[in-house]
Amino acid sequence: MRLSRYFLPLLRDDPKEAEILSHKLMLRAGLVRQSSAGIYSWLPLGLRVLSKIERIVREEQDRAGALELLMPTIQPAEIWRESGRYEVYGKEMLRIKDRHERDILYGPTNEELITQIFRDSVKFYKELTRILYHIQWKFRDEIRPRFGVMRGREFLMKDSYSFDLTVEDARLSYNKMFVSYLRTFNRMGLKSIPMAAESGPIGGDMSHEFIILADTGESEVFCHRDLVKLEPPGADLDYEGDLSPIIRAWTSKYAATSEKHDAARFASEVLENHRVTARGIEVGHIFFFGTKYSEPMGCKVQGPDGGLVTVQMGSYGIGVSRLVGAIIEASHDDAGIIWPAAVAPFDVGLINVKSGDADTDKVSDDLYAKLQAAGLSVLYDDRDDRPGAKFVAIDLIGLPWQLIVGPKGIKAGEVELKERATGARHSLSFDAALHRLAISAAEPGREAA
Ligand code: 5CA
Repeated sequence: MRLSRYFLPLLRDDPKEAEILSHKLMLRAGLVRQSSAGIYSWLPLGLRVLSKIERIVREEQDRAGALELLMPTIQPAEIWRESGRYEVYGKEMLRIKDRHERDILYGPTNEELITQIFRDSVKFYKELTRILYHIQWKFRDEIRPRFGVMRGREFLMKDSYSFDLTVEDARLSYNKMFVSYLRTFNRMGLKSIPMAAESGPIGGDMSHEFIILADTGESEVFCHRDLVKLEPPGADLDYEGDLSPIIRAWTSKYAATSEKHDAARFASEVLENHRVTARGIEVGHIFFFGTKYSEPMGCKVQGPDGGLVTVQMGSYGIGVSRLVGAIIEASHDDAGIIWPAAVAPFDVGLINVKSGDADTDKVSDDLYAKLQAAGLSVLYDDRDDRPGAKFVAIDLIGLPWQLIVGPKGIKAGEVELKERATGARHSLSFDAALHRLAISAAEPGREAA
């Protein structure tokens, strides 16, 4: 993409409405614009990141055996009356009347709708287990939307729902999602820690939040230091195999959010120098709630002995749009964002230091074509601007690699390759630079791991 033809409105100064770094950087780097409180438009660069995150989430859900569908954002009030949640959900739910005075709502979550779909479609126990998911916008009229996309009113969520015949089977579904979340966040360059959590308005008695440690996180969390170092499962994971050793490794040591925290237990179970008390960002939340929705909504299947059995359910959320902010909180420096390669909006920023100069134009155009032919996505700064401004802009938007083409280098047959994360710079021949970047394109983690 040539920057001269792109839409990348950068801001030089920190916008005053932004409190935390990720929000400031998302506005400054032209990723989003606020439309009204807690509601954002995604500009082209931000949308590329959001799509990459979605893709990783989708790949890991599919790998775990979940099936994608798409439910609408607008739901009828009746199904929420059936579950008993219409009244209790409170002011966070955006309630609307259509032209026929019927009560509809903008979905804050989808337990009711998916239960209705499943109830009306599945009649026999042999059609279980099923895990269904979608990636869809939600609306919650949060009392205090803040921190940009981290606590929005409209936000993108991946929500999965599991349907099982027995509690034991439902626990296996829960475990599959648990393990797939460890992999999902890891692929985005994030270290997530599952923590025992309250289930709130979703309900149920087993629940884990997946937390990214960050000073600006909204939750206070407590855990054993070993969990911070624990390695998530690799790509060879067999979801049909026994996942219990992985679950045990991640749940046998103390980890709790503030609502579930038990100070006496923390003190007795964890040695003082192993105690981590920190702030964190909740990027995922999983729930087992058994028959909380299937019972009142009559979601039953014929069991093996012919009798009707109420289905056991769980739900599993990931904050897809929140993740964009969380990744920036975890990966930035004074100059701007540092995207992990797997979610970077482009792989390479190509900088023509002297646009309009016949030699730098020729070499830059040529490298631009060759990089794309090698399968890399490139943002090519071909604008007529000061080199200093170009360097500031490319650092701010945080692409993993910068390839800098200047008149002096060209005379020596060289370009400069800069790695954004480390700041390391290397002068290389044109071919060597291309070769180095082509290797990075093939590195694991960039595509489906
Ligand atoms: N139905 C369940 C699971 S599918 C559910 O709604 N869970 S939740 O309420 O915990 O939300 C799932 C995830 O969405 C959270 O872990 C969080 O990452 C994200 N999320 C929740 N509220 C917001 C918000 N206001 N802004 C941005 N992301 C949010």
